[in-house]
Amino acid sequence: LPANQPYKTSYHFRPPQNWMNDPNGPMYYKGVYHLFYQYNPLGPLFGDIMIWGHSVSYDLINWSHLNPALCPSGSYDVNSCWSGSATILPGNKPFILYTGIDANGNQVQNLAMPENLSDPLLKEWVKFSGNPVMPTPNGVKGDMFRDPTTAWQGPDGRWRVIVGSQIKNKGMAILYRSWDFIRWTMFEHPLYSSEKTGMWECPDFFPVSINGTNGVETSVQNPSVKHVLKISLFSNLHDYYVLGTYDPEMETFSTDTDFEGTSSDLRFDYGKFYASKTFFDSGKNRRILWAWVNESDSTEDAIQKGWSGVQSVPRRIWLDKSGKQLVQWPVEEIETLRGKQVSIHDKKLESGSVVKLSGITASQVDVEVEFELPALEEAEFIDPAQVDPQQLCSDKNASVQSMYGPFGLLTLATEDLTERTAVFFRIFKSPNNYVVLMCSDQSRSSLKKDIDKTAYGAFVNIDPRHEKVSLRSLIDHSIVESFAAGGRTCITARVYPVLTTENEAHIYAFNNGTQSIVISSLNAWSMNKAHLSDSEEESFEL
Ligand code: DQQ
Repeated sequence: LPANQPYKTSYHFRPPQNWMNDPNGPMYYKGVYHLFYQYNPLGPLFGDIMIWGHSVSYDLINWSHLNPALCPSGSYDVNSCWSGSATILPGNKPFILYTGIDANGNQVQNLAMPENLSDPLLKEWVKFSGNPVMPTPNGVKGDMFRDPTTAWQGPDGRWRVIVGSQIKNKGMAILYRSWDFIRWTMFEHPLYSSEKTGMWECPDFFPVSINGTNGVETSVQNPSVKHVLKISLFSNLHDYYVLGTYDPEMETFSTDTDFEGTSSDLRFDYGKFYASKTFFDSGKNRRILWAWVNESDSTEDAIQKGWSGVQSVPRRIWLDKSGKQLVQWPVEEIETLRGKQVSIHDKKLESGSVVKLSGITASQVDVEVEFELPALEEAEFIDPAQVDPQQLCSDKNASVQSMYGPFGLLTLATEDLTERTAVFFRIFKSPNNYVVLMCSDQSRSSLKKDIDKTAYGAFVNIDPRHEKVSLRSLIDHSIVESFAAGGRTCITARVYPVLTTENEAHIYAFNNGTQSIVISSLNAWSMNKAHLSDSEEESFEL
C-alpha cells in the first residue's frame, strides 16, 4: 500500500487493504461481536472470486482481523461465496446461510457451521456436506437468487428465511421453510414482492418493539412488535424499507405503505449506505445495523489507494414513537473514542456567520449541535409531496441563501472554505406546516475531478416550531456520517479533500440564512483511533 493514505478511516471499520463490500452474518456470540464481509483478497476492486472476511471485537470499535471464514471449496460455491447471514439456533449454535456461485455460475444457498463451538472466536467454519440446501428454483434465473437473511422461527417451531430475487419484472423475497435447518422447502408465495423495484439484494426482515427502543430477537412475533422489511435495490444502490404486520400462519406481511419507486420511499440513509444487515445483540438488548459505504472516487483512485469500501459505524435501530419510521443512532461504544472536547452554548449566529471549532482534530471528530430557530414567519413555500428533497439540495447548495438556512456544519474544510462538505438544514413553509430539509452538499468537498459529488437530501420529520433542529456528524477522513433529529434522518457521504490534510482540516458551524439562529449547544470531540490494523501482519491481542 502507498504510505500516504489520507482517506483511510480511523474508526470506521475496514480491512487493512483490498476491496470490501457487504457486511455479512453479523452476530454476538459468547461475548464476542463477529463481522464477516464480502472481501476480495487479491486487490482493491470487486473480484471474480469473492470470499468472507472475518473480524472480531469485544466492543464493536476495536477489531481483530482473522483468517477468512468462507472461501470457495465445492461445486456449490467454487465461483464465489457471496452474501448471507448468521442465525443462532437453540443451544447457542450459530449457523451461516450464504449464497454460493456454483460451477455453472448459478446462485444457490449453502449452509456452514463452526468447526469448534468452544472456540469463542469461531475461527474455523465447515460447510455442510449436503450443500446446496436451496438450489436455484425452477423459473428463477441463475443470477437472481441470493442473500439469505437471518432465519426466524414461527410459533409452530419451523424455521423461515427469505432470499432476494426477481421473477419476470417483480422484485421479491422468496420464502423458504425448514423443520431442521437443513431441508428447506420453497413456500407457495413470496413473503412480499413489488413491480416497482427490480431485483432485491440483501433483504432483511426483523421485528421492532412498538413501545420502546430496545431490540427484539429475530423470532419474536407478538402484538407488541411491528416487522421491518428492508431491501437493497441493485438498480440504484439504495436500501429501502417498509413497516408492517407479519402473520406467521398465513405467511403474509401486510405493510403500512408500499415501495413506490419514488423519492418518498423510506430509506435507512439518504446518502451512501448499501446492502445493510441487522442483528440482535443479546448482550445489550439492542438491534444493530451495519452497512457498506462504498467509494465515490474512481477505479483508478481505488487502484492507487490499494483499498475500497468501509462500513458505517454500527447503529442502534428502533421504531420511532410515531410508529411510521425507524430511528438510528451510533452505538454508545463510539463515545469511548472521544478525546479533547470543545463546547459552545447559547451563541447567536447572525446571517452570514461562520464559527470555527478550534482545538480539535477536524479530520477525525464527533460533533453534536442543536439549533434554536426564531419564531417562524412566512418562509419560502414548498409542497413536500411534490418535490424530491435530493434535487432540492442540489438546486440550492450551501451557497444559496434563503430565510431560514442554510445553517449547519462545514466539515473537512480548508481555512478559506475552498474545500468543504456542508451538512445543513433549510426550513420551508408547506401547505399546512413547516418542513425541515437536511442536505449533505459534496459539490465543493474536493478540488479533485472524476469523483461523484452528488448532493444528498431528505426531509426531517419534526415540527420546527416546537422542536430544536439537531445534528450529529461523525467525520473520519473520507466519510461524513450525519444524523438529524436524534437519528430520524441519516445521510452518509464519502469525500476526498486534497487541500485538507491531517493538520489543515477545519470544522465550522455556519448560518447563511437571512434570519439569525442560535446554537443552543454544541459539543465536538477529537476522536481517537480505533484498533483496526493497518497491515495484515499486525494482529490484535485477544
Ligand atoms: N453483493 C454480494 C451479493 C449481493 C451484493 C456480492 C450486494 O451477494 O447481492 O458481493 O451488494
